[in-house]
Amino acid sequence: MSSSPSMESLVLQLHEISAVKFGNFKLKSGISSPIYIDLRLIVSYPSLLRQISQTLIASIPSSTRYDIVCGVPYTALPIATCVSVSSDIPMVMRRKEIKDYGTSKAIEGDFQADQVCLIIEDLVTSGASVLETAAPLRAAGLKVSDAVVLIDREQGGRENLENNGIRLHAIIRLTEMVRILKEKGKLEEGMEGVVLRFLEENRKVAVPKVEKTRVRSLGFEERAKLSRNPTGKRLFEVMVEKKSNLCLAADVGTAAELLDIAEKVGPEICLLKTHVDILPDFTPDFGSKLRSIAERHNFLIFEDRKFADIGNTVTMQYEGGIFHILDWADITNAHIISGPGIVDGLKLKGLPCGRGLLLLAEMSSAGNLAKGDYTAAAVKIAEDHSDFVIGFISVNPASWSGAPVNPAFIQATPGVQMVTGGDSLGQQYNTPRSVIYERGSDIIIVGRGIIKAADPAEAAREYRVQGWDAYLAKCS
Ligand code: 5BU
Repeated sequence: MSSSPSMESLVLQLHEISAVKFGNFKLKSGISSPIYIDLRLIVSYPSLLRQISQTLIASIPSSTRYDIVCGVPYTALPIATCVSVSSDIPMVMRRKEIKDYGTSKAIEGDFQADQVCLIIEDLVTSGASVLETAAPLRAAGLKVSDAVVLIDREQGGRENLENNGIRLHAIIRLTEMVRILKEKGKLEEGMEGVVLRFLEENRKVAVPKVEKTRVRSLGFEERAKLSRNPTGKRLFEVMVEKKSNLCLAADVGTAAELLDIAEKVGPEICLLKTHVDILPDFTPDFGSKLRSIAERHNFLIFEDRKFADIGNTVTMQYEGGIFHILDWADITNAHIISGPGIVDGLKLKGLPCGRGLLLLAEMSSAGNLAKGDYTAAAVKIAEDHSDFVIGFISVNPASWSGAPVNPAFIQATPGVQMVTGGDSLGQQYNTPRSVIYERGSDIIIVGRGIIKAADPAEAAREYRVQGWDAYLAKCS
């Protein structure tokens, strides 16, 4: 296989400046390597730096879309800067010294959630450095799906990155580099064989495990700014204003009781969840009565309608019928069983009114089918409609595989009581701390734990304090 003249020239220049050396080197990992690559030197050679950045840009397939670039600190920072300047694409910088990314300052620069960021790297071995940079970018709401690298050491980086949703575009593979240097007479006799054998024996370098608990969560104030939906933004703001991530599931017997409990528990909650179709005394003025209580106590209203039909039908169910949900519920929710058309249908009516939608990504009841690929499909649909979808009904979002979920999305979890357990019909309960701190949710949805308590207002206060403390612990 022959290489292009520009690639050969690059390899020869890297060898010339001793950025690539052969011998016996002790690597950081402790193993001895016959090849050592140090690309920090390239900043001293402007024309080589220019050549590298231009080759990097040219190597990205035209089908790859990106809005901004980010270099992996530190060696790739000057390369990314050159790419940014010469192709007029904005850049962001990741702060290396911040170990956790609890503040927006982990990423410097102006950007918007949902923009696509291309990662630029000088050398990939296991892919760990690229992943360390991708994590805070994703936590800040950016999408990361591609990384471009000058040299791929072919030691498992490509596969490790692929497993984390990142495609690797490499300009030079190490074996190819060695072959070029051999052909050009730059290697001592036998060195090619030594290097190739070393690579063969060290094909798979594992990515060191990133400790999940060390990752500080972004605060609700920051996340409010990332939400693209006015109701999603408002919900985050109410949570901060009231120090409450408690949603009351107001499953009482009558509309009169519901309005009564809303009044009593109102000061403690950020959200009140209804099942309006269980109220025998529902009247058309129910919505306006509930809204006036919600305004007084500063909470939002969530009708847990669980729409599940085709797009055209749900538009009618949402605004029409007896309940006119669209008129009074800030938020409703939907199954994704019927496909993304259901979101298109609800959005058609809801978005012009500033409403928001939660998608059912998981359920709390035993034996339910919302898991794995189904949950992943809900996330994909949400991403495609992040102007209307504000988040998910979930049970254990911390366990979801794949890329971290955009922090603009709110996670709300039912099946919460002070002690774990369940009811006789399949409901399963986790504690507020477990739901928020361990399972990575944002809002606890509590029904019978409050409604059936001797003093619902007092019980709600207790749930609010526990839920909020768990949130604070997660952010600290
Ligand atoms: P509970 O009394 O705290 O068990 O009430 C839970 C509420 O959350 C109730 O209104 C359910 O309809 C709702 N819920 C749930 O329990 N599990 C789910 O997966 C979903 C909703 Br979605």
